[in-house]
Amino acid sequence: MYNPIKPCKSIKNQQEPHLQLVSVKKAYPSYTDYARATVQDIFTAPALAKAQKAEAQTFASLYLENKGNGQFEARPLPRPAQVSPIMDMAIDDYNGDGSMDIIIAGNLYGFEYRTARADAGNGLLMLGDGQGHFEPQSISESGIFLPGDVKALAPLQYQGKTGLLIGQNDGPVALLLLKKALQ
Ligand SMILES: [Ca+2]
Repeated sequence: MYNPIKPCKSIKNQQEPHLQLVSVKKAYPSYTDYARATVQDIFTAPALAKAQKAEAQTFASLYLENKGNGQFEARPLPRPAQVSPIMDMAIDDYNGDGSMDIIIAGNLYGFEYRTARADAGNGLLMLGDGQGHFEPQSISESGIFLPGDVKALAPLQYQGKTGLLIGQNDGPVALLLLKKALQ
């Protein structure tokens, strides 16, 4: 899953440790003092030394090309694919040009109550050129519109047509049928 939202500078998120750690709340009774404190001010050196650390190089959703020998080349997917977490994708040659294409869908509603849900995704068809580049198609071009808390895409054949079964959290299952190869 990818969450493209950059680290938020809002007062609300900066308050989170202040609200959840009693020791921090006691040490910094005023928001002014807390806002001016650094991480090293708030936590002791031994505590920071024992803390689990994670590091991210990017928050973008990527296309990874296997170059062999354990080497991968990473390319960010186009901007329209970065607006919301991707929960699933379906890969096929949807326009019949011999190159594989991608349909993505997602969103994420399950944040804690003070954080707005990530719901900007409407599903997206990206046409591949066979060289690792993907061209996003608008809703009117593709006919694909998959809003909601989508969690899974399952390709299937239905009455001789290529279809996509769409599963979403707390919502109905939908069936999308490809009417014809897109040109
Ligand atoms: Ca194609």
